[in-house]
Amino acid sequence: SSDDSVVTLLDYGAGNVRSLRNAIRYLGCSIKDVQTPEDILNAKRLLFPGVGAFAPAMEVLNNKGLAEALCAYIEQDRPFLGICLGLQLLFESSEENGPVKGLGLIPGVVGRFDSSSGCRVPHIGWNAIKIKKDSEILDDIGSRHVYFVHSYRAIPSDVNNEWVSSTCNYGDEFIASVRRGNVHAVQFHPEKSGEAGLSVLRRFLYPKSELTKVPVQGNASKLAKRVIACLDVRGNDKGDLVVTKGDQYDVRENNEENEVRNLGKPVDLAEQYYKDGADEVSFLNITGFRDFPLGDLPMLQVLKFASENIFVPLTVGGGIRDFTDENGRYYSSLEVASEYFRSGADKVSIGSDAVYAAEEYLKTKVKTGKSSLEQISRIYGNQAVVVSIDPRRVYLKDPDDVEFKSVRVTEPGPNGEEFAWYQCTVKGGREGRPIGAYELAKAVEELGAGEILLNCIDCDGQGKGFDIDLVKFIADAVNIPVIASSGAGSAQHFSEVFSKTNASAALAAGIFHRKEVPIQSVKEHLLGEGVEVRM
Ligand code: 1PR
Repeated sequence: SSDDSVVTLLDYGAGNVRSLRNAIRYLGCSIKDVQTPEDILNAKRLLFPGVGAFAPAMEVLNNKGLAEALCAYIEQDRPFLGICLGLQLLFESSEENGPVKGLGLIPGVVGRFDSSSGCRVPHIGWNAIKIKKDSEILDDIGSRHVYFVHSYRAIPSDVNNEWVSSTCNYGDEFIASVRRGNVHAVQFHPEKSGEAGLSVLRRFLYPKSELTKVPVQGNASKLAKRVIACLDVRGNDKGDLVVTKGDQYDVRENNEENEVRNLGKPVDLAEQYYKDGADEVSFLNITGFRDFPLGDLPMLQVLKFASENIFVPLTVGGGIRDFTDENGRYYSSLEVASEYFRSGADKVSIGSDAVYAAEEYLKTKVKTGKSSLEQISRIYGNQAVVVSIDPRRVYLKDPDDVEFKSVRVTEPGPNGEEFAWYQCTVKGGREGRPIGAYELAKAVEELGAGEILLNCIDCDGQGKGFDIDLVKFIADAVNIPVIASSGAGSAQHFSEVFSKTNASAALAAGIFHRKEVPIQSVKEHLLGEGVEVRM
């Protein structure tokens, strides 16, 4: 009956659940939102995507009387699926800004990943999981990878053993999913885990359907290295939004007309990359620094359409800063980011504004909490905030020639210089700033960035490989994941960056747009080299 295709969604408004809504609709269900505790008690099937931090989530649940209804619903063994924080909240308590009491349905405490074990926190990316007991909704996963993004986790132990249906390893063994009767919860994001994730949702939404059951033998894997497709987007001279691609950030054709290089339509290309196996797709609104993104509704449209059919993480950057429009209306950077999230972004990426914030922080040594970076990461969590660094290499004869940390370069500079520092830029590389990539990376990590997108203007579009010196320099300096970007020209360049540096992901644009090297062959090459990847 049509009633069976309605799923009740508990969205307490703390963040972005658009991706999950899109996935549910994609699978043919409609959504009823929980407004009151009765809506929970009347639900046929309840989805609980936890977003934000543990303490504020519990506060909302308690204040609205939802916590009690949730406990009753689960105690009655009715169909339930918690996701991410929606799993963690079922436990007794969490150490996140706490201890804070949880719903107390599962024995155990949720704690932070131990970064001293050599793992970068947040845990972002794809792992295969180890099935511990028949869990039905996980039946189609097998050895496929699923997408995690979190800094806290619950640990399996004797007290919660009866609940644990799968585990994963990151530093320690942690709980990847729980199951008791009709009650399920997963730490990973099925709505962002490609086809494997959609299979989990499908099995939850349509439990009685006759789907073939695949025997599950999967073992927990190492965190996979991610391959990311990046789309630099801007309006062309006719006003259409196009995917463009620069040569050292110059996106105009080298001819008389000098028009903006046009490599295709943003939504079509993004969907293609998803189908081709991209682990993530990034959109950079490259003229966002001068055109206000909320005036740039086409960009928001692009995100809305793309997120309806793409079930891996989407990042969007460009123009995230405070802004006053010509009518004197003020928009905070948080509003800009919120609009991006509402339109389907899972993460936002901040470029120029993070440089200013880091400069200020290094000068004053005070975290004001007012920068866009700090505000967005406080509200949406640091895993949702990427800082994009756009550095340019500056060769040095003597490292003492500058106050910024430099590296010894593998290839000497044009005048035999053996050192270089990497000067940060703003406004799409147009303006150099008095801060190095190393100093910036350290500062933004402290200010709440969850990940670094490390470009290199010198290498951009050159196809000669990533700047290994730079990637190694920055990936060793911080404890958050670093995405290597700029310069990929072959599948070998990906294995090189993963074997020589601690980068967590590698991003490319030109080779994918020009169809020179398909994503799939990059993955196959990495697999052949023994690198853990999601196939
Ligand atoms: O400063 O917060 O408005 O953010 C602007 C964003 O736009 C930044 O992330 C900045 O990197 C990006 N951006 C600005 N101008 C350009 C340009 O190209 N003129 N794109 C630009 C930078 C960088 C890459 C590129 C890789 C891989 N694009 O992400 O995709 O270099 O390319 P390749 O594989 O072809 O070598 P704000």
